[in-house]
Amino acid sequence: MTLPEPRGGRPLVIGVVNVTPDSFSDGGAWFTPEAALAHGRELVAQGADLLDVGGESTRPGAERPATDEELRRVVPVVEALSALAPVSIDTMRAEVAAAALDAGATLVNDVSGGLADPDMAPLVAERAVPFVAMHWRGHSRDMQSRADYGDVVADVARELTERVEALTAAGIPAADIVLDPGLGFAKRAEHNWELLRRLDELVALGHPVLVGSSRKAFLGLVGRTPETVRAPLERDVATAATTVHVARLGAWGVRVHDVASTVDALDVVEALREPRRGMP
Ligand code: PMM
Repeated sequence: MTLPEPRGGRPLVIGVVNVTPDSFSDGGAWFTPEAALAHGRELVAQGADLLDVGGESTRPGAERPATDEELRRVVPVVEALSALAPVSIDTMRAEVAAAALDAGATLVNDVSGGLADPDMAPLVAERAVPFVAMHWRGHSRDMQSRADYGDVVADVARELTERVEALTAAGIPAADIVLDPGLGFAKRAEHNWELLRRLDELVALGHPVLVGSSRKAFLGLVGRTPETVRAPLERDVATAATTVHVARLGAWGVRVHDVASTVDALDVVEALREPRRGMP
């Protein structure tokens, strides 16, 4: 499948369907196939262009599920949701990606950018599907100890470029590779802000750029003290503000939990782009 294209410069809205008991913002909410299917249907009705199905929580400190368990979580959901919308599979395991592609997924979203499983890049090359390579420095259990950067944007750009080189060497066409700065993955709040501020430098690498800021901890803290931090479900307005920003800097897509507020925010960006009537 070819990479979905944003229409009129408007980023694609990728709705999150986490089939996990423990994701930080919606863990447990859509854990049964029926609940996940109902949620996916709602996200499509709200305007999601794609649905991203994942069966492994990557919140800081999380332990990994066994492969069998991850397969059990995602395959029935991918199968059901692919009838409604294009589905991406959020996994670091080639075996899970293969089963999800067989079940109807058309894009692979790997938060490790192919680093966690040496079989991932060859599989994606063979299946000829688009691949999201996120910036990653290690599994969630201890990733925050790797949040060590000189210039975070330059370091992330360099490490993503190295990923592109390895992935294209494995046979994935460069045009099929989407890059993602990996907000919150081995990053402290100041790193996430700097990556958002200078997202144009990542867009300049020449690949579509996906941004996943939705409900992340740094948005809970902004303007607050540790005592008054926003809970994950209270972060959708802050998420929408980042969506407006990255849309203006040329993001290809945004991965979000709340599709309705994201679509509203993007409608505003689009309205502001229209030329002023009556003006020279
Ligand atoms: N974040 C999470 C999971 N998958 N995939 C991409 N490409 N980018 C992200 O930022 C990203 C991701 C963690 O968030 P969740 O637990 O709410 O799904």
